[in-house]
Amino acid sequence: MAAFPALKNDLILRAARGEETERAPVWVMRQAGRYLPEFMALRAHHSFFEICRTPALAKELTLQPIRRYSGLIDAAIIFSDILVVPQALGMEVQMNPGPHFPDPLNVPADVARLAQDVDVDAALGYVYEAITQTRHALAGEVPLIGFCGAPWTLFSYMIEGGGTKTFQKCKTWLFKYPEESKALLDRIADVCIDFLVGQIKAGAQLVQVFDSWAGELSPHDFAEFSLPSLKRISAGVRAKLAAANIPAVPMTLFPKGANLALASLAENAGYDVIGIDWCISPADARAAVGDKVALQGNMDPGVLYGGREAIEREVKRMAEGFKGGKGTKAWIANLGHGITPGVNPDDLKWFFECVHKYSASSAA
Ligand code: 1CP
Repeated sequence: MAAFPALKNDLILRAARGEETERAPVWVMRQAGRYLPEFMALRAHHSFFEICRTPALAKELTLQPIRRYSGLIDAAIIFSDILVVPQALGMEVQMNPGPHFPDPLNVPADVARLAQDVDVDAALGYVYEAITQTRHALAGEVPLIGFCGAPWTLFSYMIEGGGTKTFQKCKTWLFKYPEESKALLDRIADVCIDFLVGQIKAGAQLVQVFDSWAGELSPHDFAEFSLPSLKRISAGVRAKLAAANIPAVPMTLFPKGANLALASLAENAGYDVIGIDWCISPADARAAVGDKVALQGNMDPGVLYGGREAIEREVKRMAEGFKGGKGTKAWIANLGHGITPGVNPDDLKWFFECVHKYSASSAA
């Protein structure tokens, strides 16, 4: 592996390992995004997937929030999308403006259209190259996060053909073709395993699995359909890294909306960090997971529309909830989902400043 510049800020890696930190590390999901004028300026000249496939452009977008919030932000996340995995499986994905698959998987027989024996490293090598370039450009300022989508979330896009409110087509699969559904979920998981291992080899220092639609499943169906593929990924990544003599990196799972599953996820899903949304209080989440995992989250992104007073009040409440009277331990501050367009970038800066203030070990 290439030698990278020495890391100057390892706060998020220490918190992810469950350690107590002098303050909570902080970053936000979708931090390189449409709320930033510098993102819109670059995006005006390039299509979304052109940026993903051009390492120099993906690097530039990854660095934008790091430059703007230098000294306040504790991690970068590589600019890419969860839908590059369906592309690697041979599916066409357009972004206009949301994701659109012209030929979704309508029935199990359509799985035959997917690429056989995907060479993930060849198909997604451009992401690895972006990661390696970004690691060098970061010059050790903060760690770099790699990611992929969870099989259930990717399955839903591949079958629905885009975003959905009803989940009609993918639920038809789950309940009419459960065995075929599980086989497809496993197949997606196997691509995710190689993809995460490749990102780690290329320089990712922590990886996150986004199960954005986990909360669309009942607790029973989450355990039946999503959890096995999430475990397959954590176990598969760890085994492949060990076999290649590559040190493990912390793994985060963001099972949005699956708050009823927190205790069992902490117990045996195989992740170091669990990301939570804002529909559970920090205290209840900590009670559910005990000290088995670090927690990441969880302010409602909508609070960022409420102005400085609201942001300060809610960060203080969040920090107190995660601290539970003790020091800041095993907590990575974040929003409970991605930052939304229309947020004033200065208000996000204030969010970071408030996290620094209220999560410090010395904070009252
Ligand atoms: O026009 C544009 O520029 C498109 C906006 C955009 C951006 C900035 C999309 C389309 N994807 C991204 C980048 C992206 N997507 C990142 C980059 C790193 C970061 O800064 O965080 C990441 C981590 C993602 C992950 C992603 N893509 C998720 C999981 C996280 C989440 O928010 O739930 C999902 C569900 C997607 C699908 C997707 N891609 C883009 C959009 C608009 C969507 C969601 C559409 C929908 O509602 O179904």
